[in-house]
Amino acid sequence: MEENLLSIKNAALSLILDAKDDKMLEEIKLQFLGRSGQLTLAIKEITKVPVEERKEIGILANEVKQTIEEALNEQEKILSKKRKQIIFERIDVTNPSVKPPLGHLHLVTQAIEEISAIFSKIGFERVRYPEVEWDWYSFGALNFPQNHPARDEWETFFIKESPHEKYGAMLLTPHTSSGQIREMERKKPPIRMLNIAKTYRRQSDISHVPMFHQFEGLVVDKDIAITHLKGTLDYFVRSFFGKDRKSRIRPYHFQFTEPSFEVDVSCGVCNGKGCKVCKAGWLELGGAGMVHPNVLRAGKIDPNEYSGFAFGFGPERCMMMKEGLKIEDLRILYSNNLDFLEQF
Ligand code: FA5
Repeated sequence: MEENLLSIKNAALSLILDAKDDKMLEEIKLQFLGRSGQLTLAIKEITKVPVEERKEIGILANEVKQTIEEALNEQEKILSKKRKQIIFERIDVTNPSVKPPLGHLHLVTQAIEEISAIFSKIGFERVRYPEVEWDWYSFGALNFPQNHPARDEWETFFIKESPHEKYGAMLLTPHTSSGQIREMERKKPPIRMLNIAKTYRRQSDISHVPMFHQFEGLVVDKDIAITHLKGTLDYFVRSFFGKDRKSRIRPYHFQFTEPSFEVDVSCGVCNGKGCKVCKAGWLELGGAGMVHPNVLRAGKIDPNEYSGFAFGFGPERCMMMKEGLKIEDLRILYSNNLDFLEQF
């Protein structure tokens, strides 16, 4: 009897381990534990065992039944886990695919691309001149006197390098106007340059960042006049900000242009009437002017034969003005804050 019970247990366990699905498990259950299952019948036989052995055989029979039931439960769990994995791993080719997260260009880069496209339509050639520059290109050739405050360490980042014997100190260019002389050295007029580059100043507050961008336009040719400058500014303002926007020039002072102007764009919020965003109907874009004769001379161009105009604006500011964004702190543009950047 004991042997019979043990062989029933072994047979049941080996079948259970080989079972591939719930149906097979159900059949095994019936085969051993069903009404006329092998174990059920064997248990019925216990009454025939001599009384003194009956208790022990009864305990063994219970153990065998319990072992078989536990093995059935365990195998059921294993099969159900496998089933879930298969469902999970199955690829349904008819399902719409999961799109991988896509990034996009930084909003300043977007503005730069748009500005380049606008100027290329009227023949401006995009260039990019060094960010690490000599004093000569950033200041000297641009008519800055030796004691001009822009040359002060509090304004400009200087690089710890021995000065160039001809070009002076090495620095991070504080404006893209340094590209004017480099362009005049590269080619003779007619010149239509758009220099877009990074620029650096020792400034950091809510409306200034130490690293920002500028785009510099330079046109040098025969008989270039202020009207050409004004026409170009109007064209840019209409193309970038919208067809109803206007530009305005106001007298100002730069070392490298004469006359010099500050350029404003009419406010898109109030249409030039005056509001909280703009104060008097205008927003400031940047600087411009007619190229100073000394600058043309420094670029080896005869000011009696040629004249030119130049302008320099910040794409960061243009982009903010275009979107009507009231960014409370300009530094957020460069803080890699995805919550902010993903909105654009
Ligand atoms: C200039 O830098 C002149 N080189 C522009 C120029 C070019 C005048 C050609 C005449 C002819 P300004 O310092 O005003 O000018 O700077 C121009 C623009 O750069 C500003 O209007 C502003 O948009 C941007 N800018 C200047 N400093 C910062 C800064 N720290 N952070 C962000 N943007 C700045």
